[in-house]
Amino acid sequence: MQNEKIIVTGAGGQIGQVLLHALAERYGLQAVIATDIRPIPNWEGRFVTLNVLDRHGLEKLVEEQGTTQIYHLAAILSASGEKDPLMTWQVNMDGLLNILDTARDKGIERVFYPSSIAVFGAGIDLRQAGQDVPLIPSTVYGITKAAGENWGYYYYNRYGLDVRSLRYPGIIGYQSPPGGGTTDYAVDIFHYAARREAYTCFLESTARLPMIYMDDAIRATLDLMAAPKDQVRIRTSYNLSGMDFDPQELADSIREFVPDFKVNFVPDFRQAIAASWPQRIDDSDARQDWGWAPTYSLRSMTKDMLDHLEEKIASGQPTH
Ligand code: AKB
Repeated sequence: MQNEKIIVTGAGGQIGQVLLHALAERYGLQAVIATDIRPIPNWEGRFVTLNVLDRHGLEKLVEEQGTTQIYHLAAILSASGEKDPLMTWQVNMDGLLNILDTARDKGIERVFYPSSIAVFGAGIDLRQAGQDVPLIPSTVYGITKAAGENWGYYYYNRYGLDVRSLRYPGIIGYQSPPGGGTTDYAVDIFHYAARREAYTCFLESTARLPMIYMDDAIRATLDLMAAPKDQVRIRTSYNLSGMDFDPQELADSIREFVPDFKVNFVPDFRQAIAASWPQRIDDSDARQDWGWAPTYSLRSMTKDMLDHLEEKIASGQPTH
């Protein structure tokens, strides 16, 4: 995997901002090209303004750079997506098809496509979603992710394009703000706790969802992309999970370190989205096929989040 040239789309998003640094550490700063529609904070490497709907701009960049891999992160998430379903369809689907066509036509070796627990919905046992259950999503974001998984499968089978994908649960990290998702509460709550302010949660106290700590999510992504081709058996998208909890359990976990922390529950439209998603997902295929294993528990994640955010606050850095 030497001499990689890696383009990351949507690199200014929650995952992108962290993934960029992990890729730079693994492959060298020169190997990584961040793209987004706006500049990215704290990124020393190469940045190119790119809208994923601009097929010509994408092709030109891929060609000029001798690109070998694309991590296609640009997308509108579950809560924001409901505000304009057709635009979400356009950005998420046309963006993906531009990436897949360009990757096929320009000989890209590997494409990463993030899917989500939002692909699950009606018709399954939400207490634990298996790998191969029917996908009947409740949000337009979920519809685009389920369709996108199938497009990846199609390009792999029809054109031999090496597309790899994970169904991310909610991702929790101190490094970057989440943007427009239903699981965002699980990041926001830490910022309030670190500032010793009360938090108003937009989900019900019992809304259990699968989650993962950012470090684990990044490691899973890099491990999947580095796995030998014959170990990547699932070509739609792998279930992935680190832990699961509800907002009350998260608040209780935070109270171990911030005893006076107060949380109110004022559910909004995002509660219905959360209620349509599974409470847990079974990621045993990822464990078996390419050795996935999370390292963070609810407690160790809580401690790490608070430690980092409190350190940022003490040194006067913005915590978003
Ligand atoms: C969202 O809440 O929309 C995302 C996701 C689970 O895909 N974090």
